[in-house]
Amino acid sequence: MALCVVSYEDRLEAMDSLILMGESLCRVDSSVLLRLTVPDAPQSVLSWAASRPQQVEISTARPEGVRGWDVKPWLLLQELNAGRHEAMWLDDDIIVTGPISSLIKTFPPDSVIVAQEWDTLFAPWAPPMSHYWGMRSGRRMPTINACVLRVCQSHRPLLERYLEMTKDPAYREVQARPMDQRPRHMLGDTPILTAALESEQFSDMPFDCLLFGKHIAQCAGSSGYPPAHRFLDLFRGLPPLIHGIGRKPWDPLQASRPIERFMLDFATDLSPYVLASKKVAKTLNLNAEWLEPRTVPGALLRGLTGGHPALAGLPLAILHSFQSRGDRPVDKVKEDKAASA
Ligand SMILES: [Mn+2]
Repeated sequence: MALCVVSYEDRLEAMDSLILMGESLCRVDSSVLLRLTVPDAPQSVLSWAASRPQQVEISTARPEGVRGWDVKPWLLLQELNAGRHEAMWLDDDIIVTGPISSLIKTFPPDSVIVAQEWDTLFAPWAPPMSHYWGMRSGRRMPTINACVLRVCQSHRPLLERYLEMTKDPAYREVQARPMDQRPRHMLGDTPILTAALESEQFSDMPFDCLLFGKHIAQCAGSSGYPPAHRFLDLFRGLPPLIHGIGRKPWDPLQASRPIERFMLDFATDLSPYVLASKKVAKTLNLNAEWLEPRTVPGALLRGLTGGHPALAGLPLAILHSFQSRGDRPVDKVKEDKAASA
């Protein structure tokens, strides 16, 4: 049976990324059914979905009582309520380069599957979070990223609790604030899921992580896809999932100093997520400004490497790894984490 993958988008500026995720997924994995919920779907999204009638279903219905990323447990419950054995959420700022249905089959069938977070090498364990929600802690959780979330029928109580937490008035109030003003346990929906899985109630529920590096490149600026992984991937191929976390390449830059602006533009030019997106876009004749180089050195490195998602940014990743070695200010980690979604 096809693996049902769900995703959602309600930001007009992110519609190209939704198309690119869907196209990349369908192209490498014929064993998935992609069910998209896009309340304000523009014609471009509707036309693309219509071009993949065997694999893509699109709904423009607006989910009731949930917004933004909080739609995740709601959509997954819908699929389980409809009788599906399993369902999987996928963020739409991801490019898929390998069949994920077969990758998922390598994990135990009754495990919740999420992804390791980009800073898992520096901070393998998440701070305790369940007590913030009045729940007793039952186990220690690693740092995870809920950009991928595979669940099955036995996980319904977890999803119901997760959904209930997204409706908590205090959480909703915090979500209206800018990222840098949110407490860590309420940065977004990943800490909620972490708190629920950590709690005594769900501490027996098995979970597994897609591995940082082997299964997923977590592209947070120049970190999140370290030089060693990039080298290895030249031989073993790109990881099946390339996730563009942090600042989105289609969002306007906030930097005020010219050098800061240049460095951010340069890093964006070489972002594995942007480069992988560009390759998919080319086959669709999809033109978007955010895929184009913004700096001369960025354009040069793209040209020299054929725009290879791992290789083009390798020099910058090496520089970054030396620069950040042994010097990771807590605030920076918090700030980068805040930008992850
Ligand atoms: Mn994401």
